[in-house]
Amino acid sequence: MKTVFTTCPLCEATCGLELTVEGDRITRVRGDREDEFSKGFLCPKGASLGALDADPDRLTVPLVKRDGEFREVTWEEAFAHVDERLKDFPDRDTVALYLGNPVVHSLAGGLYAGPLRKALGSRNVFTASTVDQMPKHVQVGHMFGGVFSIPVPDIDRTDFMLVLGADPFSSNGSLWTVPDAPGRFRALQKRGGRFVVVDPRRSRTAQAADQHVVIRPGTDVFLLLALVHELFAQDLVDLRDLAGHVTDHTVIRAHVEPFGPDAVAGRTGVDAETIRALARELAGADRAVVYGRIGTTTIEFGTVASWAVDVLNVLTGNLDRPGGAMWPLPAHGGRGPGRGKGFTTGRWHSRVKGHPEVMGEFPAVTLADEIETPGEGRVRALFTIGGNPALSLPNSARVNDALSSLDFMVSVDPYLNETTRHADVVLPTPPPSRRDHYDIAFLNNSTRNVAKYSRAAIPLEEGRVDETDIFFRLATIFSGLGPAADLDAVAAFQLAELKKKAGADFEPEGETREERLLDLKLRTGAYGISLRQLLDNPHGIDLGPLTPRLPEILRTPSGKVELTPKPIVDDLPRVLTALRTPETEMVLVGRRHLRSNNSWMHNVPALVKGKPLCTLLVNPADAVRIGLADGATAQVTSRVGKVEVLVEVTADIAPGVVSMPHGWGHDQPGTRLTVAREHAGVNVNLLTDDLRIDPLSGTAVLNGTRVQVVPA
Ligand SMILES: Nc1nc2c(c(=O)[nH]1)N[C@H]1C(S)=C(S)[C@@H](COP(=O)(O)OP(=O)(O)OC[C@H]3O[C@@H](n4cnc5c(=O)[nH]c(N)nc54)[C@H](O)[C@@H]3O)O[C@H]1N2
Ligand SMILES: Nc1nc2c(c(=O)[nH]1)N[C@H]1C(S)=C(S)[C@@H](COP(=O)(O)OP(=O)(O)OC[C@H]3O[C@@H](n4cnc5c(=O)[nH]c(N)nc54)[C@H](O)[C@@H]3O)O[C@H]1N2
Ligand code: SF4
Ligand SMILES: [Mo]
Repeated sequence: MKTVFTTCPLCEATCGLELTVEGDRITRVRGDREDEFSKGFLCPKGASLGALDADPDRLTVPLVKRDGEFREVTWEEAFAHVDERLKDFPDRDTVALYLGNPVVHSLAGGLYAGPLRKALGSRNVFTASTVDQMPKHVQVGHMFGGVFSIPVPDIDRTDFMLVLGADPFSSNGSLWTVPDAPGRFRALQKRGGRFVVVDPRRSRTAQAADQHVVIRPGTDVFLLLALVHELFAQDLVDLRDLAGHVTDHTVIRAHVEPFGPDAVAGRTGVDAETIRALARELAGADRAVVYGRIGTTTIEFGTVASWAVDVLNVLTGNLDRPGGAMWPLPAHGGRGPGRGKGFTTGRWHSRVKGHPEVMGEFPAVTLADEIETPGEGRVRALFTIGGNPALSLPNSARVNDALSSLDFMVSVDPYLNETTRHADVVLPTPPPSRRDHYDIAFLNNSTRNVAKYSRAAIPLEEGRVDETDIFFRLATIFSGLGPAADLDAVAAFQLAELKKKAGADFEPEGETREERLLDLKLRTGAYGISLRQLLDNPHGIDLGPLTPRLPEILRTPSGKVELTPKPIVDDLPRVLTALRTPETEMVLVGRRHLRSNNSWMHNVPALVKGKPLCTLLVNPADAVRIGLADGATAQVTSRVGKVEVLVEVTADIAPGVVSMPHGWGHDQPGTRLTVAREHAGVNVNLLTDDLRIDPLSGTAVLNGTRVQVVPA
C-alpha cells in the first residue's frame, strides 16, 4: 500500500489528489490538503477516480473491425493497419481529424497535438473548441494578438464579480483554473465583496450569489453592450493605469449608442434600472471583474459578447490589475515580445460551406457537410482523439449518419461508445492512474501561478502503450516514417532542434522523452524552474499571485490593446438587427451537473445513482400552460429533431425557457457501456441546430434553441 500525490485530470480545476494505491488499484481518493493550489478540495468526480480508473468496460487492447466485428489485435498490427489503410487517401484533405476535450487534459495532447496536426497536413481539422470556447480565442486574438492570452478573474483579490452564463459551482470553472471555486466565491463575500450571476436558471452559483439577474437566453450580448453604454452615459469610464496601453477608447461610445438600457430591456428581460445599477456597481468597486462562459460563447454573438466582457474590464480600469482580469504566467511559458503579427482568420476556407479557418480549424458543425458532400477533397477518413462527436455536436442524428458512411475511421479512446463504435480501429488509452501529468493548457488560465508535475501513480502494464506514444506513433505514420519508426531517435532530433531554438546550453533531464521536453520548456521558461524541482515538490510549487503583464503579453502590430478590432465592430450591425427582431418562442438551454462530465463519465455507478440527472427543467407556469406534471414525459421538437424526455418542474428555470444537459443518450447499439446504458438519458444534440453559428468563430449555438414542448 502506498500514498501517491497527483492532479485530477477530469476538469479544469486541476485539484491535487492524495491516492491510496494497493497493487494495481486506487483504493482511496482524498483531496490533497497540502496541495499548494487546491488545498484539499475535491468534488464527486475526483472522488470517483478510482472507480473510473478500474471501470471494467475500459478497453485494454486495440480493436480492428473486420466484416463488421471488432477483433482484438496487437499494437504492432493496429499501427501497421492504420499505416496501410492511410495509403488509400493520398489527398490529405480527405482525412479529417477531430480532437475532443480530454486531449487538453493530458500531457500527450499538451505536447503532441500540435505536431500531430502538422504531420497530418489536412485542412480538415475539427475540435471541441467550436462547440465551446472559440469565441474567446478569436476575441483575445484580435484584442491582444495571441489566441491563448485569455485574462482570468483574480477572484482572491477582487471586490465585485459579474458572472454571465457560467456555473462554476457545478463546472468548477472554465477558461479559468480555479480549484474550489465555491470556497473562493464565499471568501469574496466574507471580505465584504459581492458577486452577481446572470443566468436564465437559478444555478448553484446563482443560488450562492448576492444577486441573480434572470436573462432571456442568447441575449447577454445586448446586456453587455448596454453596460458599456452606461459607463459612457453615466460618465463612469476610468482607464486608471491602462491609458498608455490601449487604442482610442472614446470611439466605442458611438458603437454602443443603439444599445441603451431602455432599448435592450424588453429583449433581455432585464429592466433598465437593474442595468444602470449594475454599471454603477461595476464602476464603483475598487477592484472588479466581469467573467462570461458557455452562456456567452455558445450563442449567436459569442465573439461580440466575449469582446464586450473585456471592454468592460478595460473601461473600468480592471484589466491587468490585481483583483481584476489578469493574465497568468505559466512556468513552461515565457514572457512575450510586447508586439507581434496580430491575429487573422480565413487563411483558407472549408470546401463545402466556405467557412473561414479559425486557429487552423473549421467549425465542428461542418464536419458532416465535408463527409457527405461529393466532390474533390471530400472527407472519407476520420481520426477522432478523445472526442465523442456523435453526442457532443449539434444535429447529432446527422453526425451519426455521416460517421457511419466513412470509408475509414480510427478512434483513440478508452471506450467503445456512441462515436468509437463507428471506427475501424480503436486505440485504447490507459486510465488516469497510469500516466504522468502536467497541465500545459490549464496553467495558462490559472487564477494563481503554480506549477506541478506528477509521475504515473501506477506503472503502465507490460505491453500497454501510453497515450503520448500513441500520439507520437500516429504523427510518425502521418509523416511517412512508417508504423515502426524509432521514436527515441525522432524525439532526440526534435529536442536538439528545440534546444537550439531556445538557446539552451544545458542537457534537458528526465526519464522519458516527454520529461526531457518538459524540462527544456520549464528551464527556459519564465521562472527557470526544473523538472527536478517539481519532482521534489509533489504538492506543487506556488509561484505567487498573478502579476501585471502589460505590455509584454501583447502581440498586436500596434503594441497596444486593440479596443475596436474591425471584424468585431463589423459584426455589430448583425447584433442590432437581432435586437430589433422580437423573440417569443420557447427556447432550450443546457446545464452541467457536478456528478457529470460531458458525455463520458456516466459509466461510473456512484456518479449516476439516485434521481435521473438528464431531465427537462420546466417552469411551473409553463408546465400548467402546456399540461405537464413533474415526472411526466415531454416531447420536445426543434427544426432538426424530436426527443422525449422526463420533466422536472421547477421555479429555478425562467418562464419560456427549458433546460436539458448534454452528453446523454447512451442507448445506442454496438457500445460497451454497461452502466451508462442503464441510465441512458436523452441526447439533447438531437435538437440543437447545426445551421446556427457565431460566424466570427465558427462556434455552434447550443443555447437558445427554439423548441416546441408538448406532453408526450
Ligand atoms: N448541447 C450541448 N452540447 C455540448 C455542450 C453543451 O453545453 N451543450 N458542451 C460542449 C463542450 S463545452 C464540450 S468541451 C464538448 C465535448 O465534446 P467532446 O470532446 O467531443 O466529447 P466528450 O464528451 O468530452 O468526450 C470525450 C471522449 O474522450 C474519451 N476519453 C476519456 N478519457 C480519455 C483519455 O484519457 N484519452 C483519450 N484519448 N480519450 C479519452 C471518452 O471516452 C470520450 O469518448 O461538448 C460540447 N457539446
Ligand atoms: N461537473 C461538470 N463540470 C464540468 C463539465 C461538466 O460536464 N460537468 N464540463 C467542463 C467543460 S468541457 C466546460 S466547457 C465547462 C463549462 O463551464 P460553465 O460555463 O461554468 O458551465 P455550465 O454549467 O454549462 O454553465 C453555463 C450556464 O449558462 C447558463 N446559460 C445558458 N444559456 C445562457 C444564456 O444565453 N445566457 C446566460 N447568461 N446564461 C446562460 C446555463 O443555465 C448554465 O448555468 O465546464 C467544465 N466542467
Ligand atoms: S473539481 Fe475537477 S479537478 Fe477537482 S476533483 Fe473535481 S473533477 Fe477533479
Ligand atoms: Mo468544454
